[in-house]
Amino acid sequence: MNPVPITRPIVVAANRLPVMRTADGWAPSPGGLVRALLPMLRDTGGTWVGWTGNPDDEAEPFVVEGVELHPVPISEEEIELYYEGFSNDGLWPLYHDALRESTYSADQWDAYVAVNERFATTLAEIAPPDAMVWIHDYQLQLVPKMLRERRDDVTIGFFLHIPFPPYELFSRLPWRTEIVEGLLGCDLLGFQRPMGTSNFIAAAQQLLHVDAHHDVIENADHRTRVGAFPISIDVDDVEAMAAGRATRQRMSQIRARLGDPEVILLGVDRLDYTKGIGLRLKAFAALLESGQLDPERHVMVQVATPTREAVEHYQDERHQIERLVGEINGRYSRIGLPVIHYLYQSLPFDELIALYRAGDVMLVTPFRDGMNLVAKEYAAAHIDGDGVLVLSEFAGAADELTDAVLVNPHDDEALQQAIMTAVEMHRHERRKRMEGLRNQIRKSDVQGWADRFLGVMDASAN
Ligand code: GDG
Repeated sequence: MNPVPITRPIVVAANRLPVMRTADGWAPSPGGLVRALLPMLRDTGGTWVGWTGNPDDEAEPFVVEGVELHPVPISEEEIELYYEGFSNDGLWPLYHDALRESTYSADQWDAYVAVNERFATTLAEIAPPDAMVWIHDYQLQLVPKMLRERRDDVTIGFFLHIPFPPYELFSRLPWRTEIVEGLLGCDLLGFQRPMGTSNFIAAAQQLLHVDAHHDVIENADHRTRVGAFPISIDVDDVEAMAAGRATRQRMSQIRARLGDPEVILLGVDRLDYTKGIGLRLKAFAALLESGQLDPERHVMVQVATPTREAVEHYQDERHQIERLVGEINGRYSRIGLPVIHYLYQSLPFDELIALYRAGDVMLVTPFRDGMNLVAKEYAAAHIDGDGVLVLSEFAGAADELTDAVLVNPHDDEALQQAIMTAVEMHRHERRKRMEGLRNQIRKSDVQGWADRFLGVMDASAN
């Protein structure tokens, strides 16, 4: 795919800077998004604005891989209120329709406004004339309007990585109007799925009585183009890693360590209550109980990467999952051969790729997920053309990956059936479906996604 040549300077804003601390200083964080955006920023003389991850870090701007990184300080109290509170304990469950008693607080909202103001002020100070400013995700939804008020020469794009909920849910938020107004400060507003776009248009119509024609919303004098831009992965990179000799060796080693079972079922998720890990474990247990799965032939590996450990709902979720793993292993394991291998760890990416290759059935069963890159990585890693993906209809990836075994994870019987369909699938059918998945993923990688977003943004300047 030929990248659209963007010549205007690009400034990216995200809650976190795309770096992590290593023994030798800062290094780019892993992940396709960072790998796709950093070279673009370098080539256009761009900048990335975000938090270093350390409280009260007043660090001066610094350069990593030729890209200037501009830290925005966030205090200890703001981390609690803006980040863990409003963003991760308020917006995250609401946007993933994880209904629970509301705990919205004005203190959290005030901190959210204050941090968003700080981002907008920083962007207004540093964005070169006529720059393209690309803002990412739910922590920064007020920044587009705040930035537009300070700088009307820049083009503003925003991409939401998580779902945008239906109005009936969104309207629970006391500051729903402010959020919609904030986002309408954009020239281009991108969502993962067409459903996110239509949900947002409905919210803007209800709350602000805006005019919406196809993909353009008019509010006062400003026009915002809206649309779906499904994110992807660095397909070449995953394929190359999967093809390496070290990965093949590691894959065989993993299979042997697991006792050479007939079928390895695999789950890889951040340990988040939206990912449906518990229901997946229960479905696995029910199939062992009914004898449809056999601990001597079927083994599960669940990687649950630590995340947001300071938020209580995440601690509760971890306890529940670990209790379930303990119960299931207690009942069905044999000495030296657990039926579930559970890793509460962040693994190196090459180890993850070896696990993807070893996994015969990949279980991706979130209740709601913006996209889910694990599903795409699994298919890209299966260069052998085999393997089955069980995928929740509620993941954005389900729009594209229609050759997966699609399932409603809220329906426990359907989930058990989907697992059995995958486990028993005939080789010919497995290969046909995997070919379909891999063809689909090759059509659009993360570079293509970024090029497309920036291309449309360039053309959407008001
Ligand atoms: C948000 C949205 C959307 C996981 N464990 C390890 C590890 N990972 C990597 C995976 C994958 C990424 O983390 C997870 O991405 P997901 O897309 O599955 O989920 P979120 O973190 O919730 O991401 C989501 C995404 O943003 C992008 O827009 O798709 O819907 O929720 O790349 O490989 N990586 C390593 N070790 C691990 O243990 N190295």
